Amino acid sequence: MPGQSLPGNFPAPGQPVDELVLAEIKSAILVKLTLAVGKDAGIATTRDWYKAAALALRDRIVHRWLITDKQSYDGGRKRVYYLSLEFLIGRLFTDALNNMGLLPIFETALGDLGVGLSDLRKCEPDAALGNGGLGRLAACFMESMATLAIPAIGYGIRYDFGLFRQIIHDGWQQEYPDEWLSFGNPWEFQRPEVVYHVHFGGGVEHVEVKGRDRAIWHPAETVKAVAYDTPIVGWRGQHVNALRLWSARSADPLNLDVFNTGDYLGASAEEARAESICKFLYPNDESPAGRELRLRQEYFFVSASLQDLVKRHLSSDGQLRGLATKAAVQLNDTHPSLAVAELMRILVDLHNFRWDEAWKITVATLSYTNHTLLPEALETWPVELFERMLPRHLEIIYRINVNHLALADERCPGDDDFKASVSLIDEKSGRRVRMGQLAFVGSHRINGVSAMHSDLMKETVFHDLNHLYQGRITNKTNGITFRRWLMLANPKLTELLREACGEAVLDDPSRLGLLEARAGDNAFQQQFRAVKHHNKAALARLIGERLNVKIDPSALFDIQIKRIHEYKRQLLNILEAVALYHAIKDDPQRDWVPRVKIFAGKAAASYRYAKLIIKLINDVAEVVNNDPAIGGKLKIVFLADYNVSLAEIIIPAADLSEQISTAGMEASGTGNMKLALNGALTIGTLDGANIEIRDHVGTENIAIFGMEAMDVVVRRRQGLDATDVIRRSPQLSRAISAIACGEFSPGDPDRFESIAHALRHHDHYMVSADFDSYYECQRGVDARWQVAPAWTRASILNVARMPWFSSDRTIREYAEEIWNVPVRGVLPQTLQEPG
Ligand code: T68
Repeated sequence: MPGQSLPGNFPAPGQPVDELVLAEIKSAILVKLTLAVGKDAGIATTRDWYKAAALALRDRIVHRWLITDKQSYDGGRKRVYYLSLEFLIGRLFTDALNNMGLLPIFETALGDLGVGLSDLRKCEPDAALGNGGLGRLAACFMESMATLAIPAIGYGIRYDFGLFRQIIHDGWQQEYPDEWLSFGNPWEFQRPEVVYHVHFGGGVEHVEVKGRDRAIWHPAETVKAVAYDTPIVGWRGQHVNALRLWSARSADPLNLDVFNTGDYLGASAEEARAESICKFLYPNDESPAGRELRLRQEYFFVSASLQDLVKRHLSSDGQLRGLATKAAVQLNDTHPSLAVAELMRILVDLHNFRWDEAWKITVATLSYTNHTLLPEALETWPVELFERMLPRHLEIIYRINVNHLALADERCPGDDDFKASVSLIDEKSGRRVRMGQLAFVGSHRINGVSAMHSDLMKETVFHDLNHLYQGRITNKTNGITFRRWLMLANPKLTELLREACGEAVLDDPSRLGLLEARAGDNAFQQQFRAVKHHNKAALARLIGERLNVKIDPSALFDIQIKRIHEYKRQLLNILEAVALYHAIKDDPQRDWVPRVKIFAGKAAASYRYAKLIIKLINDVAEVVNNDPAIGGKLKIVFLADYNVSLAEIIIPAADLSEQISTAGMEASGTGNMKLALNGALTIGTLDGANIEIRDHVGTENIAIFGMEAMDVVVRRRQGLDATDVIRRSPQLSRAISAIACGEFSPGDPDRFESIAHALRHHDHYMVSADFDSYYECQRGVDARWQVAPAWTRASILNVARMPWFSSDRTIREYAEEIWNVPVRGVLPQTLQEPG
């Protein structure tokens, strides 16, 4: 029915705002400003207005929250518990407004009150409780679970400091604390009544009760976990779930005896020790932290979350036998692997279950997602540390291992190598508990995050476990929420898509397929290009303001945004930039395609080589951007402090998406999906989800280069030195020499010697080996760019063919194939057909 208003106050385009609702919202904001913020409109700062507006919005969300929660509770519905040490959320204000269908009306209300919504938006700090892809995936999943009306709770830690703030000083990365909570957080509800005790250390006593061994853990230390809930509202505001983050408190905050002796610091020592657990997020992506505090964080949040979900289950079901029919617990990577041992402890030690029955319940309840195959990133902990910190859990792990190894012996009798490889304890490098193996054995499903990654799991790290537990490994290719990564990030494109595909495209992304018919249409192409140009002009302005570098929005915007890591090969990209720079200088009259190479990303503070790569990018940028001979044909920029909000500005402005990891090393990637959805063409290797992106967009609409995963394995086995490859490539040898001899670091010519050495000799990441193929591929991209209609057509087809990469699809697969929970289908059918 044309013009019909949609659930959740969704105005159809052109529909006038409802004056009554408008008045109500204005008054709600003013009431919050006065009574919750304590300010008068005359003296309120933009931040005060933001707080007032966020609180007014939160009220509306809370009503829905209470209703949906009661409905799923009354209906006895199965619930999903998503355990993740990371949730990389970004800002929530416009996200929640958009999902509630209240964006236009709040914008008008705020305008009437004399404040701009876009200024308000910027007052909200990013919630950066994650490092990168893994944490952002958890945030997208939370939104999709709410959208699909799956009753779910996300469990994690409320870090006082999120991922560090990155400042680039003289080209070097510096890290500063992320004080995201310093002005308060209007989204969360502290729940002082929801408190659990989490224990550490001490010893275990075994007693015999009615002929059965009974373990009693006498811990040495107790920490309290206090809940903070943030409502996560799904698309069209129909369903709201909670993100429950735990904060640590001391069970004994002030030792008065010590205090009375005058030792004021010593009196609160226990408090400081307890609170250190939620002080900061470990900034290491793709590598485990390896520190005691990290293991304390892992157990702290696992224990609090399991106690919480067990209590919830008991209050409705009365007993734990049927836990798996009412609860699905998803472990996001191995960081929550302790859930296997903790759930067994709860069932056996606290609820008197027999071991075998407890084990069945545990395995049926848990499932585990693996996000990396990098050997250095697989989490293990010294047995000695476990013994000291979690003595009962170590006993439980040993017993799980005994049964598990008995099964291994049955399957492969006498094969000690097989047993050693599947064992939960690594005996080779000191005795260590293997968290991946623990999660695998204790889960009924283990999934990889792209088709290729899941296959490689079976062939590599989990080869033997896969043999032992056949059928457990499955694939769930990642996805992204289109609400944030299309509607919010790219409102201009969304408007065009609504016109072209109809309003229903907002609910059903498969309607993007209707663009196929328009991809070659000249008038539509012009509109599409105008949108891209608008987004590029906005990014060019930001680059001008932040870096004082002048960018031409009509140049090709070539984007690589992600954590800085050797396997992601920012080095390959900057080497290509150096080679291109040389080529332009050699032949300045050629019709070079003007290009802007944009980098952004953080390096782990302890990852010296990655930090050196950032310096190299900045040093090359300094020379290239200031070389008059280049005449603006090549610009290089490194944008500092990459986060979700910056991604929302960069992605809609991208023409080219760099997805150039060494084949076999990027589990999936999700930035690749965000960029393609916004019309960027991908230049990439056959790695992770790039392969599935190629399958969807078509080989002619993506630029693939380089070695494949098998080639990489073979080449590494041969142990080839890169010297020969470099000798055969004049461009590469010149680029490496330029870096090695100080062309970009004249004041410190040896600065990049280690990089040159690695490229010439080890080349573990195949940067030298893939260089020529990449350079050629980039020149092919240049040629395509010069034929604007063909480029635009490919860009439109990328958008049209991305619907499958919606996280709604991914979550539906988890729900149906792993969690066994029902999902709601495509939303309202009352929408208008395309005009
Ligand atoms: C990423 N992993 C994968 N890890 O690299 C990426 N690791 O391919 C994939 O798309 C994404 O997960 C989602 O599946 C990470 O982001 C971490 O951040 C991490 C953090 C701590 C310890 C280890």
